[in-house]
Amino acid sequence: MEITETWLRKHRPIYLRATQHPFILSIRDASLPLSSFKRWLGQDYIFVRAFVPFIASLLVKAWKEGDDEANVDIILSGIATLNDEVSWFKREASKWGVSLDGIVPQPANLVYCSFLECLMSAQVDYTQAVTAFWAIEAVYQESFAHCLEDGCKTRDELKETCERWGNDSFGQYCRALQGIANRQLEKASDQVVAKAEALFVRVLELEVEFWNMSVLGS
Ligand code: HMH
Repeated sequence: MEITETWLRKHRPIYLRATQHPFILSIRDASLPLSSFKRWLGQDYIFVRAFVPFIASLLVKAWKEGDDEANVDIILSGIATLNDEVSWFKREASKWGVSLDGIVPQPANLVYCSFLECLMSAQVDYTQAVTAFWAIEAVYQESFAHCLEDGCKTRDELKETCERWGNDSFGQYCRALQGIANRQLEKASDQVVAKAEALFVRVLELEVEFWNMSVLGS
């Protein structure tokens, strides 16, 4: 079995807390207050801006590692997606009357953004960084894909958001990242694998905190 698959089984409870969070469940049953959605939108914009330099650093690590061109291209496509995402956030925010200028990052967001900054350091190798990247993208993919399942009551105004991360091609992209992570982990030392596993779990915790913040506004 692939390494990331063993982790998904071993850490299933926290994985489910991240991907089936009350924030997501309340999109599914249309009970999410729109104020919570708007809060998430503003906070996630700040997160995405911090995500840009992280992915850029990951691309550099992939290149230095001499990873296959095909893998570098997958990360490059992630950068292109993020570029679209930044524009989308701006459009979406103006649609909802959310001003992106004056947003104060909340504590959970600051903690997550400083985690991203740590991942950029040279101490974190390509294997660890790409594993964390996969986990960050996969949580959003799985979470928002849930909101598009048959029988969900997801409001029309929120469907575009859910499709952004929940669509099949984003799913394929996440599986491609998972493949890169698995191939790197296969040839890594036990020590690096252990560090990557700890990062995986940390991402899940940070995602739970991020959703909590969006629901509760803490
Ligand atoms: C908090 N996690 C968070 N925001 C995002 N936009 C993603 C993951 C995926 O891009």
